[in-house]
Amino acid sequence: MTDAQNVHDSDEAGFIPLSSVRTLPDRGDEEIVARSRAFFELARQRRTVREFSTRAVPRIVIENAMRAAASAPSGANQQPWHFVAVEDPSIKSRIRVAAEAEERSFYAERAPDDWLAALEPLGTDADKPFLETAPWLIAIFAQPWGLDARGARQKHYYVSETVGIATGILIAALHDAGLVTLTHTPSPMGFLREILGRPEHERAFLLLVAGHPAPDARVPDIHRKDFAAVASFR
Ligand code: IYR
Repeated sequence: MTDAQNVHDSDEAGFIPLSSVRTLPDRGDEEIVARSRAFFELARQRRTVREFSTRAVPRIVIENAMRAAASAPSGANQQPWHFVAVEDPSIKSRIRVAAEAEERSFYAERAPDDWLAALEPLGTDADKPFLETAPWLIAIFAQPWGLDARGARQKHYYVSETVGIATGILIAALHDAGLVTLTHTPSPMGFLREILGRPEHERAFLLLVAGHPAPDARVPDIHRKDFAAVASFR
């Protein structure tokens, strides 16, 4: 028993006081407003970066971010995810070779013209040097089903929503720590399961590249939609 919540006694219904696991103070509206603004100011400065520095990032930073991601809400609390953090240059190199092979066939053959047109402002192509330059790659796997205590197959619910939420927390945690990330989705991603030796019931969900930006990193001159177009109050 290592989790804080496990040291508290459950009542007969299996419930414990929220205050035994959430020790944050009550806050007045003024502080809540200020904190919401501060988080927005942080979030708005996040940009997807494709030019990484080779500067190392301590392993504990990646571990803490993965722990934060693994605290995400999940369908039926099934936590249908597995995160593999890769720093080994030989594994990163194998991932790059496999990803670039998929991307070459995507850009040259498989991608329809309208998809290529949508990607044009981002300036992406089949070359993925960041898969070796960046100090960390985090492969995120989703588990459409798992094994219960008796070894029987247990279907997992809302897997994409759940793993998407966890990935969002992972990205926010790394951004908050001062790193930049790239959400990379080579398609198909089957090679990740093989290279990383993950079991058959897992499917690669996303490959997150994490590190410091290159000193002269540039990003595409693209803009977020107006707030009124993406949100409304009723
Ligand atoms: N997976 C390709 C293509 C690509 C697709 C989308 I949607 C992007 O937002 C960016 C790239 C690649 O990584 O280049």
